[in-house]
Amino acid sequence: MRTLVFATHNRKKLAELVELAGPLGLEVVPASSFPGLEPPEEDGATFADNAAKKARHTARFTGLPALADDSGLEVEALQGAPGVHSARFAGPGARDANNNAKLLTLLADVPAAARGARFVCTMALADPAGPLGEAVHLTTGTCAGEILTAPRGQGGFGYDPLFFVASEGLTFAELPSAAKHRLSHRGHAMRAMIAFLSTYALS
Ligand code: ITT
Repeated sequence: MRTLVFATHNRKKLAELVELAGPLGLEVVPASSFPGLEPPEEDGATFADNAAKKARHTARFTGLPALADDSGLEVEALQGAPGVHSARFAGPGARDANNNAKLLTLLADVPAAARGARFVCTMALADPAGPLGEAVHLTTGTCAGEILTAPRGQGGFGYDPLFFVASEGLTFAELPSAAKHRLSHRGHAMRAMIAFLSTYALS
């Protein structure tokens, strides 16, 4: 069985990736299985830059093919912020609750009709010993929603309790995980990556 390393240090993101990758039929190994593998600095201007950096860094360290996910929330009233800075929106070491509190503060005066947002996920596959060589394969998924004025729900992670999906009448944190996977930026990006991997000979 082929092995693929998931280049993430975010436990809840990892859990979603593992569920979504079920159809791949690959042995999936988390980055935490490799002592000394530290995350690289995420200083890219785009999700693609950061995803490619994480995937390449992990593949180089482990000698195995690696899949990275760079994702975040783009809020219309904030001109696309927090975007690539979503994980540390409230500053270095910020936790989900700090980031959500900052978002609510910044949107305090924004009316319901102007609270549109979308999640974006770009995945990068690096496989330097395989046909990709120095290239990475990128896929992207998005999901549109609205930012509520108070959190709702206990599931998911990150901004999920504030992210309302009108078609479901629920936030990502209220949806069962299978429904989040069907709708989410990460679900769309992973299904596109699975389609690519179905035609690709991983090293
Ligand atoms: P890795 O880089 O190690 O994968 P990270 O948490 O730093 O972990 P990112 O740089 O991709 O990951 O930042 C993603 C942030 O965007 C994440 O920490 C959340 O704040 C937010 N985010 C991404 N996907 C999300 C989702 O499905 N639900 C809620 N928030 C999400």
